[in-house]
Amino acid sequence: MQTRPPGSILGHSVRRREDPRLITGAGRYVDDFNPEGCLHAAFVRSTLAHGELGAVDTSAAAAAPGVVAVLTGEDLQLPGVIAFPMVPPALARPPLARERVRFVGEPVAIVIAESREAAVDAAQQVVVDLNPLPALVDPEAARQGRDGLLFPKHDSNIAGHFAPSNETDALEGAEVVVRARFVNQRLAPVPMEPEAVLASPENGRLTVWATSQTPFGLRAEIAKASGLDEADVRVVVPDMGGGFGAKAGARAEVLVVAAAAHRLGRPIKWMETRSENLVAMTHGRGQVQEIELGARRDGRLVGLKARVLADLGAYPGIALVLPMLTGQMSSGVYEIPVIDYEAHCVVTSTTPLGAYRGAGRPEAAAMLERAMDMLAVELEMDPADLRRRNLIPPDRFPHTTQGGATYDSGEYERALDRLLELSDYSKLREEQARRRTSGDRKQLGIGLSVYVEVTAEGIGPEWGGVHVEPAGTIVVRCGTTSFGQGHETTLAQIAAEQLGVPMEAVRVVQSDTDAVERGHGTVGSRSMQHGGSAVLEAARSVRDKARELAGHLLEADPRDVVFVDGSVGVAGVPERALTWTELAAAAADPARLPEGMEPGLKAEADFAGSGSYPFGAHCAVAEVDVETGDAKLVRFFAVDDCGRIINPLLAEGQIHGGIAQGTGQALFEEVVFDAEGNPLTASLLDYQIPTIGEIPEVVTDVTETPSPNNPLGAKGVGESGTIGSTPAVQNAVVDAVSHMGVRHIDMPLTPERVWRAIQAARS
Ligand code: MCN
Repeated sequence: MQTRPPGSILGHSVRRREDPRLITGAGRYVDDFNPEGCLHAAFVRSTLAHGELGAVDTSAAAAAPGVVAVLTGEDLQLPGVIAFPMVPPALARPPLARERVRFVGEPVAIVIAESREAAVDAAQQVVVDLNPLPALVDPEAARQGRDGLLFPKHDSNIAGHFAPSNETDALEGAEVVVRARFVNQRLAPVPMEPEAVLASPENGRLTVWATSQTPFGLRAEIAKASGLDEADVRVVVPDMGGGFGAKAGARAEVLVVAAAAHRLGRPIKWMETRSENLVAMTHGRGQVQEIELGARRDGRLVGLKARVLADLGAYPGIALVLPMLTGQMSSGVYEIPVIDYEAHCVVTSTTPLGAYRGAGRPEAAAMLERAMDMLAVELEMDPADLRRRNLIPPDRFPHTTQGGATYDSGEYERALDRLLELSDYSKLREEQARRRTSGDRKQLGIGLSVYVEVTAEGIGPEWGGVHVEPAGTIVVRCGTTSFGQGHETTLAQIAAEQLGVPMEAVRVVQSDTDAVERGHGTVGSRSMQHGGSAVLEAARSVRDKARELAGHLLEADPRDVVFVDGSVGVAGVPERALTWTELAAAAADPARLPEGMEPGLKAEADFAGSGSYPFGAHCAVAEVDVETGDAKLVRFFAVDDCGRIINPLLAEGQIHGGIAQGTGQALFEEVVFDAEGNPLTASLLDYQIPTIGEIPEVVTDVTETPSPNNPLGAKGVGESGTIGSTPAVQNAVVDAVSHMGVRHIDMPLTPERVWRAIQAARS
């Protein structure tokens, strides 16, 4: 791994400070908070995908033992939620269903009782009168409006349309064109900790412990739903078991629990079950992609035409704009002279879709990288050579693509070269040829993907503050929220490096709207670039002030002041130094300050640099049993570039997790509904996520191409592994059987699908 020069703690593999707490069971999650007199909630949910909602009879449930209240949408009258600014108002979501239900699992009523068991039992006794309407499950049928409208006040099921971006014929001059239809299947995020909330009213204020990636955004929604001022709502996110994008924004159930607690004046807790989580937390991906990729015989790309149909599920939110990101990133790492991209976003009577690790970018990478492999087969070229021929060269940055993205920096060929070396690519190809010649039952497949993605773009500024408290403790505050990424460690590293103190001297405060000024939260792999840069700038200001003050106190020129080993002193005169505690005490005493200096050692910053474009090259090696169709991932190699790395250990951890998740999409995972819109994957017996048994050794390396868009030079890494790995694994499995005539197999590449593809090719 490339790191910074010795002397800087940045670029060093510091172990996560949060781990001792988490692995010894000392972490505190929402369910660990139990205020006195806490009530428990359970939801009554729609059993129909689409229907008119008639009377909801709550009388039996209300009379059940231990029940305190049963509330429906009519009782609570919460305002409809527009989960993303571009969502047409007619498609707003009532947090509890009103008039219609639009997916199986949609909450219809909340039962609040003295115990969780009592609430769950009583929920069974609520009688919901539903008049069935045709289910809208297939996005294409929904687009055509064949089965009617999901929202009668919106004149079609199309909630968004990104019109063709180019009038030029994208395929003009192409000597070879590959055409394909890819299904980028719907996935469930499956965070280890499902949704959890505890809302507790006290002295006119509401404190909400939640599992949220965006506490400030959640606070705003809770305030709106509960009719409170934002200042009267406090959101605290304690330790949190993952989110993967689906815990950004506000879940309907969370708003209902908060509003109910405010109304009843008592604390209420709701812990989601795994099955509820699988049907009611937003899903991700869900695109059908029709693609045409044209090239000349020598492999030079001439154009890409893509038509995307995106399933938004029942209530559109951020999923409405993700296909736009897919379009922006459809150029990938290549120079493609013409891109003609169009997307339709439709509502269906299924679980709503939202952000899921990568959110819009994995769909682009999967589309393009699969098509590149198909083109390589068509041209009888090695997929690595075809890719290399089309890579954007390093001297073209910043580079604006036909998709409309402006890439900050990149060295794609370096990453590809390193990958081929790391994986011993030519040896792998030799082994593949050997197995093909011998007709081995287990054929080897080698799948490449060279990807680029976008992080931190268009999300707004992030806040960071650094305070040297009078006792000398250095407190870092940041508006981002860690839920597995290790910000307690990395943000501390950034401040420690600026102030020349050991990490132990720094305490990180996050995820509490009372303790932090403001924040946009942790989404789009932005925390290091935006949050980290805000902390860096605040720390620099504190350092500048400390330098002035120390110069004054030590009667030295501030330019001679140095920050070493936790003290602030004069260069070359070790005995003339102050501890941070001494400096903080002096800073608090107006009599000891130089003229005009404000008391205190404290600074804050809002950082809002443009986004950055991490990239990398992945190689998956798969073995496919051609008799059974069973595909196994046997090796994985990844070279990733997230600009300047703050902590290689943590960045690598993010890549590992991402690769496991990307492999899950390629091989195992798919959310399935039947024709009536009933979820068929409502438990982890039916929805398969990979375990450690399915993930082989992952060999990683990095390149470091700094981003010019933030002072850390950092790009995001939280989603990259997911983006690069899915097409690599899919390509590997198809590659294993391509010599048998198999051209493409949609994900997930289950044994049955692979077996059927082999049979179809054989016949
Ligand atoms: N890092 C680094 N150097 C960089 C960039 C990042 O060392 N140049 C390291 C840092 O240690 C940082 C971590 O990587 O703590 C992630 O930083 P960053 O890429 O800025 O991403 P965020 O912290 O904003 O995390 C968000 C991202 C997203 S969007 C999803 S979804 C996601 C993910 O992170 N979900 C996760 N990683 C996850 N990891 C866990 N364990 N659980 C989830 O739900």
